[in-house]
Amino acid sequence: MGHAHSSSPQVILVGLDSAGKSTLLARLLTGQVMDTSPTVGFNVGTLDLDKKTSLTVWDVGGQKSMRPNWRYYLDDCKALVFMVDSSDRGRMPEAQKALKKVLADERLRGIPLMVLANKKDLPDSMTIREISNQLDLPALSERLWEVQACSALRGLGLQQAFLSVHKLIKKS
Ligand code: G3D
Repeated sequence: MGHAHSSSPQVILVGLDSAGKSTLLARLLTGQVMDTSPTVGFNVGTLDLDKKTSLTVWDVGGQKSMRPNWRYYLDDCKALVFMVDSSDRGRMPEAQKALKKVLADERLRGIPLMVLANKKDLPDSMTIREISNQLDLPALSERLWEVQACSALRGLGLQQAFLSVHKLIKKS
């Protein structure tokens, strides 16, 4: 895996471990869900979302939040997708901190944010409003943002989410 080709607009997908990023990537790659595990999963990966857009993925939070190769991707980043496990209330403060840290990067100034509220298929998952508040999204200024519920496992809400990402890119 090399770094991003400079002419392709980047969509960057980040989130805490176990948010569901590998599951999403596997679904995008094959149209169906494959088994994922932390070791064989796509800890970092890049794929072409369509002819014009590529998607780069990595874990944030904990020790992994300062990967030296980030800068290659951040330079061309047109939208940030942040994935959360909407059934895991306990890790929302950690997710909020990780998101804040990513958004603090100068190179991401003003770029739109799509929050994927994943695992909506699970009972008692958080509402979009709850997730917005937990992530402190209403406090964001000078940045378009949106929250989309989805299930990477079941393939629900994903098409809508990436359509919205394209719209946000156009608007910004
Ligand atoms: P990560 O790549 O962000 O670390 P993974 O996360 O894709 O490895 O997913 C972590 C776990 O959450 C996996 O379960 C995966 O199957 C599950 N998961 C991902 N998306 C969904 C979803 O939409 N709904 C539900 N119910 N589960 C999901 P395991 O058991 O393999 O750890």
